Amino acid sequence: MKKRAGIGWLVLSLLLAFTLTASCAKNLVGNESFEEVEMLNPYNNGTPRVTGWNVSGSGFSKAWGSVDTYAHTGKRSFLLGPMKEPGDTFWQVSPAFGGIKPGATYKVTVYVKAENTELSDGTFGVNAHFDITLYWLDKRDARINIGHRSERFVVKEETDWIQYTFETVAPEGASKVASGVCRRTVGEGEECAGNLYFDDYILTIE
Ligand SMILES: [Ca+2]
Repeated sequence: MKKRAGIGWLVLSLLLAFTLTASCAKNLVGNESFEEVEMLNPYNNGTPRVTGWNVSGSGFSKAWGSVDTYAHTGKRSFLLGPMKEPGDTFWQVSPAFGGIKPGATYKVTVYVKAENTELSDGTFGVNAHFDITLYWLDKRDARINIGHRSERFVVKEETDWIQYTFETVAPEGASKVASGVCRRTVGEGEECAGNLYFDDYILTIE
C-alpha cells in the first residue's frame, strides 16, 4: 500500500513538473504589458512611448503611444491609430536579441482591441488591419528576407480584447530577431482605419 502511494506521488510530481514547464515558456521580450513608459518624443502630442521598444516609420503625427484609455492587463496599452496617406507606415518592435535557434518555431501572441474601424466612406472593410512581424538578422546584423516573417490580421469591426497568434520557423542563418506590430497603408486609396490597442505581447519558443 505504501509503495503504491509512493508511485502515486511520483506520478503526481511528474505531472506537476510537466504542467509548470509547459505553462512557463519564457517570454523573450520585456515590458510586454506596455506599463513602463517615458516621454522621449516631443512630436507625439504628449503621449508617452513604451520604454524599451523601438518605433519607426512615417506618420509620426498620427496617434500612437502608451495610453491608459484601455488595458487588457495592468493600466495601459499601446495605441496605433488610423493612417490615411499612401505609404504611411508605423511599427513598434522589441530590441533585437540573440540566442536564436534556426528551425525552431517562434510564437507571438498579442491582445488587440479595436474601435472606430469604420472607413472614411462609411463602410467596414478589410483595411482596419495590422501585421505581426519578426525581423530575422544574421550574424552581421543583416536582414534575412526569407521564410514566413510577417502576417497580416484584418479587424473588420469594433471588438473587445481578442488574442491574435502568429507562429513561424526561424530561418537558417538567423542569429537575432526583433519582433513587434506594424500598420501600413499599401497603395492609393487604402487606409488603416480605426484605433487599435495592443497589450500583452508574448514571444516564446515552442
Ligand atoms: Ca497593459
